[in-house]
Amino acid sequence: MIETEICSLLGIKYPVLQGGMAWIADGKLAAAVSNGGGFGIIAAGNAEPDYIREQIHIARSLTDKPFGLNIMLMSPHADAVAALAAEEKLAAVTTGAGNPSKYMQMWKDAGVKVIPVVASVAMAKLMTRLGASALIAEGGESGGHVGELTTMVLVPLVCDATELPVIAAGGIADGRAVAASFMLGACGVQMGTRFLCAEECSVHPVYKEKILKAGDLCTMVTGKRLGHPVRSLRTKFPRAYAQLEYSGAPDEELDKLAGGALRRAVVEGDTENGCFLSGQIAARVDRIQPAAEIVREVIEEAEPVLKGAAKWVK
Ligand code: TUI
Repeated sequence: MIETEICSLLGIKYPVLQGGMAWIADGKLAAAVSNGGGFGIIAAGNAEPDYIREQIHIARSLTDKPFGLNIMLMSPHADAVAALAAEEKLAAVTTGAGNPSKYMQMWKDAGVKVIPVVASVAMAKLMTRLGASALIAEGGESGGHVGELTTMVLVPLVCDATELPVIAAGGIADGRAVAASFMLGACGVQMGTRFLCAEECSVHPVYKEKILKAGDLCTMVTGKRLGHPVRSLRTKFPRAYAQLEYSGAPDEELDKLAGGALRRAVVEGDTENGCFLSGQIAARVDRIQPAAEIVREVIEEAEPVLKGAAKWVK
């Protein structure tokens, strides 16, 4: 049994959060994770508020356990989705890809716990000062929009910069990585890539197949030149994008190429023009299984690893 501050903070059995994967993490997946004792999260991505509201209601119809909403701060709908989270009085919001300062008071007034993803010590300190309930320290091993630092470096730095509970993310898909996260000072984990292969995850079967087959060098980062680096599987699309990026193509051409690429991967399984966001840890994801089993398995695996760590101390 592993029980931490994150369990009492969020009212969950296991300190495992499901990452807010744009286009992927819907009400059905979030409810399955929450029903399994973890913390399910609906991803707002770039979606319209009406779609998000619908997903919140779907999740509520499937679980009576708490779940959250991830707000992607670069979305053109971020303001409206932020207001929706307060209106719906969600248990918690997580934020990504930016600075959520301007929404924090509104969420706190509505009783919504705020758990921002931070990719730097400065952001960790700012979010602590503004009243976040916990922080997610996400290393650049993760899929999607990535920061500069690795999980191994970022998590201890963030833990030392805050009194808040810290959740580790990026490169975590099994019990060993959960145990390692605790060793780094975290008291919870967030996983995205592993939940892509949950039975209840509705991505196209081709997407799941690609994650299952991925090896150690199967991801790459594109988009650094435009200032939003993104990690995805090394398929035709990101390779072509990288070539254009380094050959000096205009920003507008790159933006045009990227538009819709994630949707093409998630909805159509389009291996030619889709962008399959994935963390490096896809190399260790090799089974499709129920979300609840994933949550329980990683914690059950972590227990003997943590207990066994004492063997090194003489
Ligand atoms: O947000 C993510 N991952 C994402 S967002 C996303 S949406 C998308 N992206 C590309 C194509 C299609 C859809 C996909 N993946 N992770 C959380 C995260 N946040 N990682 C890094 C950060 C971050 C970076 C800078 C957080 C704060 C920050 O602050 C900058 C500032 O404003 O000072």
